[in-house]
Amino acid sequence: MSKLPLYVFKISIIGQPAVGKTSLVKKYVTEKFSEEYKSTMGANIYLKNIELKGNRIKLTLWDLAGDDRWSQMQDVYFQGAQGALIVYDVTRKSTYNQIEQRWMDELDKYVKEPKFQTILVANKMDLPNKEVTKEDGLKLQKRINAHGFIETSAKTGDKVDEAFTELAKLLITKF
Ligand code: G3D
Ligand code: MG
Repeated sequence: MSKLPLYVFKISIIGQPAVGKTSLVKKYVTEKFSEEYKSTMGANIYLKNIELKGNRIKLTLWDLAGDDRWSQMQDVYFQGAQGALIVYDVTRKSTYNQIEQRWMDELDKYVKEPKFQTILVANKMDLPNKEVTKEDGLKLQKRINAHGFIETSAKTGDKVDEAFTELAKLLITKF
């Protein structure tokens, strides 16, 4: 048994349908559990144990199973969460716009944790037909006060670990 301190964090993955939320989580995790949540709550929960700066960290990653149940489960989805990855698809500007038009309101409404940490994730960087630039991403990060910004590809795996690790690092310094 390791004597290192153990942190347990809940991270919610948010963003429009098909931006790559599930792909990002699946690329990152080692183990999935609570399959039954899918039917009851509209979320899949994934688990990842990591070691960071001498700390053992258990991340529970909440991924929306579908958009249809969302209006019934916002409370549960954010309840007890310390952080979120806010994801858009660089090939669809509408998914970028929806972060301010939709997702920030959801966070304002349902997140009770004052130290809540967020990372803005620009996904599908491997694709050539981009509608959103890095500069757009950095501007949005500023406007929404996200604590980090990262460009990923869930397809190639580029920067996927870094997105989760960056959030985990923020969480151990804040909680
Ligand atoms: P969601 O969970 O946000 O709804 P998914 O999104 O993870 O289900 O991904 C939606 C589609 O985008 C999937 O395509 C998936 O393979 C693709 N995708 C996700 N991330 C990336 C990426 O970084 N690059 C590329 N090129 N594609 C990505 P399908 O065709 O399986 O529906
Ligand atoms: Mg999904």
